[in-house]
Amino acid sequence: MHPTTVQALRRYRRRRDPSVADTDDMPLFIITRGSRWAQDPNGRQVHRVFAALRKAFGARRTGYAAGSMVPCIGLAEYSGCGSTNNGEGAMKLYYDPITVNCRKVAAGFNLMGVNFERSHVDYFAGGHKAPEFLLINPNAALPALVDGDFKLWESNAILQYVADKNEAFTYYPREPKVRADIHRWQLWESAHWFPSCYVYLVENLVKPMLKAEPDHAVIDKEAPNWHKLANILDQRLANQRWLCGDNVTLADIAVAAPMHLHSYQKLPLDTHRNLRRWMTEDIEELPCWKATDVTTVLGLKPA
Ligand SMILES: N[C@@H](CCC(=O)N[C@@H](CS)C(=O)NCC(=O)O)C(=O)O
Repeated sequence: MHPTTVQALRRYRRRRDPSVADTDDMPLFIITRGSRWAQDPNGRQVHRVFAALRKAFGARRTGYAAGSMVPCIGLAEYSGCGSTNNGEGAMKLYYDPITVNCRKVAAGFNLMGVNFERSHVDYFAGGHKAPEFLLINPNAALPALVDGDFKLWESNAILQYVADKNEAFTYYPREPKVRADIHRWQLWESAHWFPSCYVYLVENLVKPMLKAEPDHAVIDKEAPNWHKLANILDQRLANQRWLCGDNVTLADIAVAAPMHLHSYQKLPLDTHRNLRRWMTEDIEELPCWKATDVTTVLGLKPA
């Protein structure tokens, strides 16, 4: 699906009912009893809508809600988020969904309702070091985006570009101060938060998966820095639900990604109540987060 299709569907949905917030879980179409759509639920108009949705989302994603005469087709149900390239000129994301920065981008794309083509690069097999991938990202790191002749790496830059391109201003507002705030958290995440959380990821998850012992001395050494950073987030989240105000933005997705397996990473969240609340009650309840969960892929048991 061409990315603009989702935007067009969302705009159309809002025209039909401006009271509906333009959020990720906004139903694209709600055909209610008494509306001209529901008067003839099998009529041409409904079929035309479903045909458009089938084209946009794939046949399995359209239909009436179970047991209801109210067909609700929402982006939240659209967890595939463009699992195939069904439109000309779709962006291609080179990624391995199990990695932190790839999950970040996948969740962000899902949040924004952006369609993309996927190219799986096997991280554990070293696919990101293959010569053909180095032509896309000379850093030998995932993810990378190719949009026509434009190649882009750095997960946060990818999110910003795709948000602008798709006018996803709900999640990436244009007001200069809000933008600067989002950029600040994304830069902070990349420079400080990701490297610190990564220590826990490697020692407590990756090493045991590879049948190696965690080095507790390495974690003990990182712990003061991690708590210092976690405290900054905790204070920020003391009086607000999301990092940059009342709405979820790219900043939340970026900062959550390095913690995405926090119970397996054994991140010591207990002393950071606001941070824990944000992660477990807000981030992890987002449909985009659930749709990009990798615990099953990794074969992880409940921690
Ligand atoms: N700052 C970069 C970091 C990219 C990065 O380090 N990606 C990891 C996966 S999360 C990777 O591919 N590392 C290469 C390696 O481990 O050899 C971004 O945000 O995209």
